[in-house]
Amino acid sequence: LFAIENKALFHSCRQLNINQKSIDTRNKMGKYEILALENPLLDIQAVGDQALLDKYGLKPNDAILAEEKHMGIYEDLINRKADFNAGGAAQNTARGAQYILPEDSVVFVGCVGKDKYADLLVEANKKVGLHTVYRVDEEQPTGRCGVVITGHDRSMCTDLAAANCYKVEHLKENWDLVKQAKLYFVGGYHLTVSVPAIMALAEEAAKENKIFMLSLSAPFIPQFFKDQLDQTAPYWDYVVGNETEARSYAASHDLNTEDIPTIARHLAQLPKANSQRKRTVIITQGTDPTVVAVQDEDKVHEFPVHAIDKSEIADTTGAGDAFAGGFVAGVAKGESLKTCVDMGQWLAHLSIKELGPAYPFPKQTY
Ligand code: 26A
Repeated sequence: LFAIENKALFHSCRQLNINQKSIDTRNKMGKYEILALENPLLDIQAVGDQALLDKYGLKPNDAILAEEKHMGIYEDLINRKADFNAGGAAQNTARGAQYILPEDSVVFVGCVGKDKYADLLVEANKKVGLHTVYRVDEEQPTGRCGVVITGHDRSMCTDLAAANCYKVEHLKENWDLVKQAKLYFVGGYHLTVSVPAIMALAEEAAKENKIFMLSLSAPFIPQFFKDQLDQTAPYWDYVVGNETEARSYAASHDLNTEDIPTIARHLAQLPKANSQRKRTVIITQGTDPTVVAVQDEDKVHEFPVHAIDKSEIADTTGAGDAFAGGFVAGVAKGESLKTCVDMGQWLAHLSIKELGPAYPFPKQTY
């Protein structure tokens, strides 16, 4: 009898593995108000030096897509005693929003490989209660982001691998999630992967008067993915970025200005698909004030950042993602603009005290 049972077990496990096209950690009773989409990545982060940057032709402060010539960097970072952290900008944001919100509020979708790295991401998400609905690619490994720290700078080099295999069909397979959510958060980095998936969410938001929020992610997005970004612009209810991303947008769109309030106001006034919601543009500037422009409002708001003692700063990787996480949580709770910005700054502050894009435990409450 044992032998038969074992054999049956063996076959069912094997079956499971063969059919494991997705990982779904959802609690069936959950409400999942927020759906976030982007690239699930494992961050391989270590302190580097100019020689390492030069070896791969990297700028000290940047985010790029890895080419063939960059592939050795992950090994080099591991040899420098790298930390392995759950990353992926919007996944960091989703973890941040879930950190603040009640259980089962946020679900994150993207594509990973069938490997230990994927397990590590699922675990990091579980720790804050973020649920994961991953597509599992059969061939590609989970994506990696090499993070080279030199002083206050960080250079990020991403090999998307499985993350690049996410398709609109995968989103359609989970359309129940889309229907259930009231707010969609899309990382702009995903514009390099699946514009159709992003557009499906954008159009659904406009049709159902739900909230569509996009991050600008990195200067290379407005620069090299300008058309893709512009396609999503009419759907932005909220768009969030930092000063360098905003200036990159201004340059690629010939705005002839580097002034952040002017750029923010320009973005707020771009044509909009859903006229039932005014667009809000949020531009962070490190320790300088956060700039917010609202469609049809003359006044551009500036919210000073609470001072952070230098001794409290452990690692700023993911600070912007954390800001977006706190902000999104505020929007989901229906808080005022001022409170949403404050929640963003609060969460960014907490994340800066941690190594990698992580949040402190025991959980702090806003
Ligand atoms: C497509 N690219 C380049 C990327 C990324 C990315 N997340 C998604 N797609 N490049 C860097 N990151 C993430 O940014 C975080 C810091 O803001 C890193 O994984 C890191 O956790």
